[in-house]
Amino acid sequence: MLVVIGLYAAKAQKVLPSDKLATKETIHLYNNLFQLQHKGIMIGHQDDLAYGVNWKYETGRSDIKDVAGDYPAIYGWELGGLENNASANLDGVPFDKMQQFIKDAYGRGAVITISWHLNNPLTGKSAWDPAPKGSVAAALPGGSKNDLYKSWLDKVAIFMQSLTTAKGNYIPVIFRPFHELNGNWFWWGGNNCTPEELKQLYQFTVHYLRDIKGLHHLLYAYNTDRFNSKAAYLEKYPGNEWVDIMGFDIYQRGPTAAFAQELDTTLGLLDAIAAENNKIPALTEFGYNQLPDSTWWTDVFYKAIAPHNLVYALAWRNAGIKSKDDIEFYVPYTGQQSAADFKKFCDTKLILLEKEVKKLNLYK
Ligand code: BMA
Repeated sequence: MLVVIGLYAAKAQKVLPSDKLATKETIHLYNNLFQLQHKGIMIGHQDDLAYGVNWKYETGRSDIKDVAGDYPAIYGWELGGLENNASANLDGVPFDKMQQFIKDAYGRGAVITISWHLNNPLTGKSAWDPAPKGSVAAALPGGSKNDLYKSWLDKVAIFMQSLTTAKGNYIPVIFRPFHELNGNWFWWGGNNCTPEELKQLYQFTVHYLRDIKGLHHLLYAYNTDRFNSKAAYLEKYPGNEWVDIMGFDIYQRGPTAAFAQELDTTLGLLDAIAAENNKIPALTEFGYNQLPDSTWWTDVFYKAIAPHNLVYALAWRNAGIKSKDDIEFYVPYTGQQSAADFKKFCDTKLILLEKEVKKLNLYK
């Protein structure tokens, strides 16, 4: 009996986000996501409401809904381009449409996460411009581009503040800046800066948005690419007072057996790291481009994720045909060979789509 009470008490215990002034809705979301561990995994999708394979901006449409009968439980959106006052992001999604999609999804009880492929502040080129080293140092206080970087954060703050509920409260957002930070492809990643520089950039960014701009509806996701040890994962970790969610991104690009094994092993490492730091584990991006395996969802993906603690898995965008030789999609569309299996995957008790999370009342 005592044990039962003890377990119940442990589960009901409130966990708090890193922001001591987080809004009520943000605290509820954080706590509810924390408690979701072992009970459900929310399936998400980048740009889900904006376009899919062979369609763009059709009101109410979603490739996930077309195939599985319901919207994703978590929506990914992307701010790249906002820093340059563009009206649409780097993938062509207009920011005003994005704001409305976010409000609509919140209204239906779903969760929002936002990434930012921001340009290299030193060279003015894209996020994928790692040269020259020193870009991170330039963005830091005392660096030649700190004022520029702060002006970009001001624009991010304005966007985040535009996300309000019908009652005028802010919509909580899981912000995941500097994603895939252990890879060499982004200017903030891998060898392009020292671990100390990245930690400082992360801390400065949170400090500026939270303490200077006064945003208290953000949860911060620390986000590497694939990794193979706790030490590697934590090499650039800015510290528990700056982070709420711990995640990584992974894509299948080779043989299935090796991928399944790697996903399972890496999620196991993440379980342990997140538990030790009292953070929420998540698969912040995943995908198998073009889904050439008709039973991938139940045979491979479900089996790999089901034993773990992650609370959400975000599939990357269904860009569709980008050029003659470049097609990109990570969830099936009607008629795609893995569509029936995806529905079967979504119908399991563990996997959650939007209607199921609405019942969980994540913001209350
Ligand atoms: C990449 C691809 C690109 C896209 C970028 C930022 O993985 O999907 O087409 O521009 O993400 O969203």
